[in-house]
Amino acid sequence: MESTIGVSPAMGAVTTRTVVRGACPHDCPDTCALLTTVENGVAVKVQGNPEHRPTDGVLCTKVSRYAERTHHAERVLQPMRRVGPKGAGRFEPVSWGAALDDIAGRLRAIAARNPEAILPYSYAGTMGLIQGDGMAARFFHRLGASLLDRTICSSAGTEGLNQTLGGKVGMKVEFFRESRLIIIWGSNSIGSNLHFWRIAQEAKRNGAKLVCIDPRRTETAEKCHEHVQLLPGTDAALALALMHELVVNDWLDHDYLARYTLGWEALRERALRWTPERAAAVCGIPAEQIRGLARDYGTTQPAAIRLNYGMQRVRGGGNAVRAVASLPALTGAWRHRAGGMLLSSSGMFPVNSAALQRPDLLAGRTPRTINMVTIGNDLLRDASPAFGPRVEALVVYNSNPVAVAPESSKVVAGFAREDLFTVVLEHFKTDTADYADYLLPATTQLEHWDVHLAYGHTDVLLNRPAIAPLGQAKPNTQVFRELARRMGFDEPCFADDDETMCRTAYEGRVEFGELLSRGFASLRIPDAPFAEGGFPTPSGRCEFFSERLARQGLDGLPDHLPNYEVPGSSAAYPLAMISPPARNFLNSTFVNLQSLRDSEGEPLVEIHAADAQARGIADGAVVRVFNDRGSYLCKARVSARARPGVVNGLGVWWRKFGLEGTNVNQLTSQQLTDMGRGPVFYDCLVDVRLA
Ligand SMILES: Nc1nc2c(c(=O)[nH]1)N[C@H]1C(S)=C(S)[C@@H](COP(=O)(O)OP(=O)(O)OC[C@H]3O[C@@H](n4cnc5c(=O)[nH]c(N)nc54)[C@H](O)[C@@H]3O)O[C@H]1N2
Ligand SMILES: Nc1nc2c(c(=O)[nH]1)N[C@H]1C(S)=C(S)[C@@H](COP(=O)(O)OP(=O)(O)OC[C@H]3O[C@@H](n4cnc5c(=O)[nH]c(N)nc54)[C@H](O)[C@@H]3O)O[C@H]1N2
Ligand code: SF4
Ligand SMILES: [Mo]
Repeated sequence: MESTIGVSPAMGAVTTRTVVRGACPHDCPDTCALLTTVENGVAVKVQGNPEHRPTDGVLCTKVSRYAERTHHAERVLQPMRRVGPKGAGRFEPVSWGAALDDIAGRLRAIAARNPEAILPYSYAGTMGLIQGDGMAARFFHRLGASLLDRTICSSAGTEGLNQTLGGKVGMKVEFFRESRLIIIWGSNSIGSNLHFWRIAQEAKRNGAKLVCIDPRRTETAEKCHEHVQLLPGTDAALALALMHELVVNDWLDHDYLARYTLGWEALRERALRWTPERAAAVCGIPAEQIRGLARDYGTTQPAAIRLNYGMQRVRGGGNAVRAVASLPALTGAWRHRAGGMLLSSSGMFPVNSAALQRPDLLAGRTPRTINMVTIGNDLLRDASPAFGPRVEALVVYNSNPVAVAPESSKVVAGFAREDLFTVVLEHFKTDTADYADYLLPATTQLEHWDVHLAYGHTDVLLNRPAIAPLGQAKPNTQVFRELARRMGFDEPCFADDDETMCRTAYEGRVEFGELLSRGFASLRIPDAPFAEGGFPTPSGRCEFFSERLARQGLDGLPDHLPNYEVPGSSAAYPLAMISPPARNFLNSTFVNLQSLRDSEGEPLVEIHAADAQARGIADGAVVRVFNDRGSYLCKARVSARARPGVVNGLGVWWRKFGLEGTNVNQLTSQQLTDMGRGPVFYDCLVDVRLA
């Protein structure tokens, strides 16, 4: 807390007003610095910190409502025990003591047979390093529970970057303002990376050209100079054809290629097989557009690519990221601080993960790993030598799997198992909370300590609690501390308080005093980190060819891998469906805020006029979207945002707000990406008919 202003009683009921520095907890590249105004213990306003350059005093609409979310009438504020059938969301209040005693007892009994029958399930409901997987990781490591492969968002792209650049590294976001050409690739920046968009706008005003590569005509695509509206899952083909053109026109930086890359000859040969005509047929766009884009990219310096995860949620997602991440090395774009590419900057943060998460508490045990993407299948699996024990207990925090995981019918069937013991730590009665045996009230970002990294800039942020926990809510850390004590885990690390853990996160690497006083601290990173190579790969070069992949028996070079469900390949399901995030929600968070729900409207599928007409579908009609995995009833929006052959099922709505109690994940599949074992949400064929 910093400024406490005594306000005279004459002015009204406000007697104290404080402004507290914090950090936005959400899974968003921007990681904004927050200023929360608190009056008499109530958070009344959350604003962007003007001193923090990336935030620049501006928040997105969603998080401007964070005080409303925190003080929401439907917050879960006391521990609850299920009384109705699973999924009904009927609970009775119970004391913390009774809830934690019973949970610890149940977990102890299961662990006595086999701790791997217990599974944590969490993702980035908060990106905080402490309330995320700090104390929770210590707890589950000490317990010897199954490990969770946290793949649901970015792991294909992560692996693609690892193989090519050596990690989640890239341009410093602030230098995009000096770029002459910006390619926004697989990203709806206005909706999901607002602060980058503001920088791109500055570049545009300075004369830069903006190009957007996206199957959907998003708000962002509309405002760029050019929109390349390719079919989903065809980005690698496009990138290879761009390379083709760079080669045949000799728009190459031969010196950069010779000094700082690996495998150029082999990549060159592969690229020469990808004529613009061949790629155009795969991508569903004109060959001339590919030639034009290649000319722009090959002849403009500095040129920058802002890639986002939207393009890697398909079978070939890892390869596609490898192909795109190779491009800047062909033209030597990395030589300029305003050139190169950025998908994620999170690999540049020197987090003391081992000290926070304490994998040493496994003490030599190597529990099995369960992929969060296939939770639907895995909850339904019996014990077997290959799989291990049946999952008997699930502890969910920072995630809403019933809404966000693919192939919901399986996920729901798994959560509905009578013999599954489910504990959910939450702010609200989400779709997942409805299946809990115990629903435990968690604090929000305004009520707890945390420390953050970012994936869209390079500042560390500290979050101080602005208000006391509401009702009986407890930070995730505190719940795991108290469970640890009941389980008899007496290692000193289970007594660390949250502030101590915040110090541990960057101990010896980032000045904690600076975090305490300013709320943020910038990492010291060179302006053009790869101007002279120095990539964090084994060779130190940009690895077009990856020995590591080749050794695994995989293709050492990036290639186009067609989708599992190739658009146009199925007579039964002629439409490809993507389901990108909604602007007014953050994945499935904020769906229960009336004001944001009103802005978003209702669950809908965008369909092109030609596809709608062929099916007799008028704008606003109720339609059934379906495939072999399931069906989803929603409204149709006949819209130029959809290209022919592709429908857009927006947002991750809570199932309970759907016309039939389902959402778009009723249709998505549990297949995995080529690398990183990630989900393929946007690799999905469907048909649509009038309901
Ligand atoms: N408002 C808002 N902001 C968010 C989120 C949110 O839900 N709402 N989600 C957050 C999360 S979890 C993440 S991971 C980040 C990043 O989130 P992303 O999922 O990358 O989100 P978007 O920036 O919307 O980018 C997705 C874009 O990719 C497009 N797309 C789909 N398939 C393809 C394809 O095959 N190729 C190409 N080129 N494009 C494709 C979609 O149409 C969409 O416009 O954003 C975060 N920010
Ligand atoms: N069809 C389709 N499905 C998708 C996507 C898509 O584009 N299309 N996007 C995917 C992506 S990129 C992602 S990242 C995943 C995201 O999936 P999730 O990580 O599950 O994200 P959310 O839906 O935001 O749910 C997070 C939950 O955590 C809770 N929470 C927040 N802070 C705290 C806290 O401090 N303590 C506790 N206990 N709880 C907290 C919130 O209330 C919220 O209910 O969804 C994926 N699912
Ligand atoms: S969701 Fe993103 S843009 Fe919105 S406040 Fe948080 S970090 Fe900033
Ligand atoms: Mo994500």
